[in-house]
Amino acid sequence: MTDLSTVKAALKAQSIETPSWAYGNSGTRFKVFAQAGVPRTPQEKIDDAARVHEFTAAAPSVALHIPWDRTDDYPALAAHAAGQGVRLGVINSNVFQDDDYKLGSVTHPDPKIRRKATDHLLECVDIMDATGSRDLKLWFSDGTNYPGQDDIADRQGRLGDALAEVYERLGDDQRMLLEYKLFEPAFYATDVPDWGTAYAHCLKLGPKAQVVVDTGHHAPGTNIEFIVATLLREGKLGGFDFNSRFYADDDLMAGAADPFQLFRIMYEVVRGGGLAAETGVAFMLDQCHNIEAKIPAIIRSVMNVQEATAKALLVDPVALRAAQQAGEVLEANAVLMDAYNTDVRPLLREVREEQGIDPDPIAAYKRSGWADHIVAERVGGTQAGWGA
Ligand code: PSV
Ligand code: MN
Ligand code: MN
Repeated sequence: MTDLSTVKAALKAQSIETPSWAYGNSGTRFKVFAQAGVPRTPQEKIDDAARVHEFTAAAPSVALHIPWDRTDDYPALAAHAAGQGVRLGVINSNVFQDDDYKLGSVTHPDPKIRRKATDHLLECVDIMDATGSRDLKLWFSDGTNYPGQDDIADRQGRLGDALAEVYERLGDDQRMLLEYKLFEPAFYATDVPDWGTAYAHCLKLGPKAQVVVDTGHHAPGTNIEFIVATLLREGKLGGFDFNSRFYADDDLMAGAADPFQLFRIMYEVVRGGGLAAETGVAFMLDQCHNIEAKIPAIIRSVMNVQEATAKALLVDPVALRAAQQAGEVLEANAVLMDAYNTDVRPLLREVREEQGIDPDPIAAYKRSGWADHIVAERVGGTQAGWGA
């Protein structure tokens, strides 16, 4: 039997970081549907992130994206966040939006372009020093569209050189999280397409380099929880970018498309001890909201991650191990399914009451009047950065 007080304690300790870019307008390749009241500045994105934390008590940090959140005073931005009851989290670099990066950034055949890209990554570490952020998240759009376009192996070498230079610049308590993605915008050979490539680079770099698993970045049918279990065993799971996908990198709300997959992932996290702060596994959201209201959608994602975590914590490890050892295939599967099929919403309501917040975060947000406030106050919201 699982001890409910331990489950509750683990749920109260879990933090889910929200991304600044999820609060701004974003769209598809075809259209951005602008919403009234979206943030115009990094400060306003932080204010919205603070509302998510206020109503969930589970989202105490917000990830920044440079240059979308560039400012000339990062300590002031950190102070603004603290004033709102949140802190600045991971710094996301951006070496994919300049014309210079048409053929790649750190893997570009031209050393001048590689220098520019690496300098941006180094600047992001300077920003981490100023914000007090622990992690630098690296996602590279680098790749090629056609066989023969560039030398695949040489590009790996260029990538390795840039990563090594940035790794050397990291402080003792700082980390780099290398994110992989199967395809898009490169359609033939992406330079960091999978966890194996990311893992190989991180292993070579050292303990401060870790792999980040974005749940939308795999081929359909990939067993993501297997990747999670493996990285965790190897001490190389830096964290997650949670989102849902039906087809490719859809960036929908976490837990919306396949809550069972999210549960299976969280089960491997729990099983591998990844909820413990010492492991450094960062739980982040990476999503874009094109048609739905942003703040309640982000609250929903936080709640979905919490529900998957609660179910994972309810798996009875003793019963599971006994069934596995006895070769009881159906029993073992039933132990997992019993936990998955448990309605954990009452438990999470209790957890929230014990934390002194409303048991229904979305209803509390709606009652708060924040949505009307931002529509009245903020005129001329900006795009998140995608397509900007
Ligand atoms: C692009 O696919 C992406 O969604 C990556 O997942 C990054 O984490 C995110 O953008 C922010 O750069
Ligand atoms: Mn991501
Ligand atoms: Mn993505």
